Amino acid sequence: MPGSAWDNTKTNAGANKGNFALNTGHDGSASATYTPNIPRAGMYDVYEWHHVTNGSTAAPFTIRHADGTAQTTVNQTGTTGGKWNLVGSYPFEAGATGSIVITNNFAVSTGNFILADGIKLVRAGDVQPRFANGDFESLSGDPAGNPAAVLPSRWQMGEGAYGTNAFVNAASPFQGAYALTFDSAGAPGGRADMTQAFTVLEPGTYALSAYVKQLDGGAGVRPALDVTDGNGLHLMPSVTLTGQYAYYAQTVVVPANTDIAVRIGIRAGSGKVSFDNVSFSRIPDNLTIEMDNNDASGVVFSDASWRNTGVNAGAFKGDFAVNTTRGGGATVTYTPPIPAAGMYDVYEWHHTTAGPTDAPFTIRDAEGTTDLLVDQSKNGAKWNKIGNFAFLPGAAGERVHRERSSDRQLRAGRRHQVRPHRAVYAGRAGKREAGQAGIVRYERLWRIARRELCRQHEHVVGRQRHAV
Ligand SMILES: [Ca+2]
Ligand SMILES: [Ca+2]
Ligand SMILES: [Ca+2]
Repeated sequence: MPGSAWDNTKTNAGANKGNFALNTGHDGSASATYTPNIPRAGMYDVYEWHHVTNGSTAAPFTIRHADGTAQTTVNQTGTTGGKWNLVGSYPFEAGATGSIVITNNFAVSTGNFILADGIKLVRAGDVQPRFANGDFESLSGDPAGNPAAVLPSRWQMGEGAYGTNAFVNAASPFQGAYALTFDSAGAPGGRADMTQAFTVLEPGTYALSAYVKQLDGGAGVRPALDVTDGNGLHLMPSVTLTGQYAYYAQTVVVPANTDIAVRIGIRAGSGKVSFDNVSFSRIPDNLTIEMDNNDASGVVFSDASWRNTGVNAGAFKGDFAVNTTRGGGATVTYTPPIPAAGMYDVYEWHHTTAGPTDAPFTIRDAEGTTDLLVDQSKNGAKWNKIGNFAFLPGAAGERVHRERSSDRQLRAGRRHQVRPHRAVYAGRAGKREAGQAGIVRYERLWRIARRELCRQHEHVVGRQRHAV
């Protein structure tokens, strides 16, 4: 609290903790600095408290935060006295690197004094990385003119001459007015790319994603959707693009306070590739989605042969659906609302009962369709993990509970259910016992943190995989 003008001996019953400091100068010579020790990086709401009084209507506040410095003013009169007043929301790094400063350079016309009393910070959420303009709607130059004159803001040119390698494309955006199209034909090294560098303040798992399509060139054209961090360069595994926009993503574990660069473009091959809706965002922790047979949405029974009236203390939420027909035509489908791309553990729940030993489930995820059997005659009244699958954002999962009279009939039924980017969880009535439509829980698995989600062909033992 430098300067001589502060009087920090004042008291008032309405002040925070009964006391406050007052400054009547207008010369900017004195300031009060609050340096919070931030326990965890994040977005913080900053609040100010003063008692009911007639202070300046525009007390100058300076907030030094993770992104820079913000100047604002606070009305320190009676109308805002005796309560916490939101000054603003700012990103803060962990530790004592940020501050809130009240300075006595307030205008005479705004009042005779300013107050330094209570300051409160409340964590409001995660800090999103300062990645910008992934939709390419923010431009300098005239996109209708010479493409070489147009720069998407925040992006840095990669190898080769800009204008021949990348141009703003107003003809075929995925969303908005523009996409960014790379042309690797004749480019130095056959590559065309752009990068964006920024700082990630908060540790966690992040997804770099984009909608990408190929406009020209053969099957050998390979897109780049890569991340460089403190651990090196993480290339997206090779994918084969199509002429339609499709979602691609890779996840990266980021330690705190790390400089990141993302790269998009063409890594190999001669052709044209368009990118839009590029995003780099944090995937929330501890993500669990639970779905139940009696949910109002996301659960669909194929027909009336399901009796969704079962009650049992060991059933999830006390109720369950059962099917005793075996023709293979009855299904129940769970479609989970996936908030972020990633690998998810999938669990099912049934109560303790003499259920079928071979209730068939089908998981339809970003990579295709997996069939497996669940023994519903044991492991009752608890979550049973049935696999780990890649899901994309949105309503990306389905479960179908299918009855059948033969294996052949079941397989025929599966083929008709394959849809890209969907997850199917299928069961059927068992040979001896009725199958249960219990519930499915989807839970993120963080150990598998870095992988490209649209193609992976590892595993599966004892399961059938079908390509999308
Ligand atoms: Ca106080
Ligand atoms: Ca766009
Ligand atoms: Ca239930």
